[in-house]
Amino acid sequence: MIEPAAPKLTHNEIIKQEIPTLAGNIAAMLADPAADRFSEDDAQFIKFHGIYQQDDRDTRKTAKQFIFMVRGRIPGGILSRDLYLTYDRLATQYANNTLRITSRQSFQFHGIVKQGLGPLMRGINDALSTTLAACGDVNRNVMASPTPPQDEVGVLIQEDAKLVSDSLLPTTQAYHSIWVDGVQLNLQDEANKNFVDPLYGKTYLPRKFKIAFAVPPVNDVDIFTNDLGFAAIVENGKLTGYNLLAGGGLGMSHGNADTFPRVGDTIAFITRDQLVAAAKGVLTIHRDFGDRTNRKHARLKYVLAERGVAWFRAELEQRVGAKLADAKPIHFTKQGDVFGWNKQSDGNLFLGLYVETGRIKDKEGYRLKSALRQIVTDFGLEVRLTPSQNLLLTGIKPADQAAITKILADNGIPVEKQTSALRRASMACPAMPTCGLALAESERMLPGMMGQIEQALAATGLQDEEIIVRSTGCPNGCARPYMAEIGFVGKAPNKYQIYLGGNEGCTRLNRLYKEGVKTEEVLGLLTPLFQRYAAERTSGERFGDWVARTIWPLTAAAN
Ligand code: SRM
Ligand code: SF4
Repeated sequence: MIEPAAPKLTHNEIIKQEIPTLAGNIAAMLADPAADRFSEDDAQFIKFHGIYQQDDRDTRKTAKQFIFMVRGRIPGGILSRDLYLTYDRLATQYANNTLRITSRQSFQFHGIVKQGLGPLMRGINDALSTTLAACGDVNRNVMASPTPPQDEVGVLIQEDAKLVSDSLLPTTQAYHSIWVDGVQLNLQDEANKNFVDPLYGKTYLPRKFKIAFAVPPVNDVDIFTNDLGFAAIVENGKLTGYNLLAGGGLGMSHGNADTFPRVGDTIAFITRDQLVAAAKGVLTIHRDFGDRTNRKHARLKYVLAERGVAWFRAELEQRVGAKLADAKPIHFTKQGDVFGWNKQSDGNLFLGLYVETGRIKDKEGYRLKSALRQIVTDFGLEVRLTPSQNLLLTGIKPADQAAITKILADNGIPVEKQTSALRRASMACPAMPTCGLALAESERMLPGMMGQIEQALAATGLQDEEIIVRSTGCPNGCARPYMAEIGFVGKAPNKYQIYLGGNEGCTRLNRLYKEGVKTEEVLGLLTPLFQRYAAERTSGERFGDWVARTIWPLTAAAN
């Protein structure tokens, strides 16, 4: 009998195996004044360095203009004064003069041209920060609740997030060599010639890997959408450990039922001293069991879906070298950020600011980028990026409150009533014109769409209602639309799949409600739903819960 041929490894696996230092020919391209783009293989390697090669899709029809996106690695979203000012300066000098807060508490620069890439990368490293492993088949930016801690627990969680982030960094010297020393990695050096990363091996992970830390009952990091989640267990005011969650992830492809969003499973309880071993254990389960023959099936969520929780727990226990305790009871009831002026436990204040679609920029009558630069410069405070693409200014002395409020007001930014409850709970991915995978608009579409939804809500007397609305330009799920109460997912230019029924704690996936809806049809589609919701809701019932209670049973019956 002829044995069936083993499935072929993907091209990404082959190039990682050939060049495990991830150096590629990146330095040569940078040094060549005639080159405006990286080769296809190098375009994969630069992702591990935190860089994406893109082209401006608004001008693609006339001429393909290569630009670069750079993503920072900012564990827990915390930036010191100097680091914030570095990002601000580099965005002005080398990018498109905006900073994009990402849905994982980092910053992205967009629109960098090749000549600016080297100086921008050096600028970040000079500020003692990095972009290493912000993208690529590695552990990405680790998320942690950004709200300034009211007690010791919050501080410890931020420390644990940083510890895990640092423990899972790749160790290749190529990043430092190319971006800091400005030279190709020396392959004559024995260590580089035979380089194998001690944790990632020669071929790194089959796909990206994501970690988040949350403190129940607040799920501001969307913990269930991560490959690995740590939910804090606080007993008698002390952080005793974490419930470990694994196997969440959202990316899918339209029309391919083998790909799907998935919420993570609760696996076990771990103590704090097991944290790094457990993180490495889960990461190496992905490394060893993830699918390297099909990148659409390569996330850890498919390992969990196919092998189950019992298998996963036994495998993890072996890697941690201990029997793990059962998870403790926890409950997530809400997501979202804190806005306006708030007190910290140390007597200082923090200020939560809404940032529309996460884009820090100056525009007519609303100069957010300039205002933030002035405030951070003058008052020496810390900046924290939230997982919902907003921003906190923390460690503010009460005496500075009035002056900061004035600078914001002078630049057109209100502190009270910053925007509607609806807009505050919204997110959009960048999509056009930078994202090469976008099928439809998202960041440029959502503000207008929110106007329509506000209109529909106002017509039914629900204008103050908070509904979590998220939009993406394709089904990859970068703004986590499948957890929203209303999710827009781009299918084609001006055509969206509409998903309904997520909940406030972001513990439940929503479901597809209507396909291929045009933006101009949304008002007509949502108004009758809002009318029914206003009439039928039980006391305090949110829109997503009403949908799950009344609409889902009908759609299930129809199928
Ligand atoms: Fe994402 C790919 C932007 C969070 C799932 N994501 C991309 C790329 C790099 C497009 C590409 O591969 O060429 C996008 C760059 C667009 C641009 O022009 O900036 C992109 N993703 C983003 C950001 C900036 C969206 C945002 O609105 O903030 C987020 C950056 C986070 C960060 O700082 O690290 C971002 N991406 C997410 C999330 C949400 C999360 O992690 O909490 C998801 C869903 C969760 C998950 O991973 O399952 C997500 N991005 C994807 C996927 C689908 C992965 C999959 O398993 O199928 C892709 C496509 C891919 O990897 O091939 C993708
Ligand atoms: Fe691009 Fe799709 Fe992610 Fe939006 S969801 S940034 S369109 S990959």
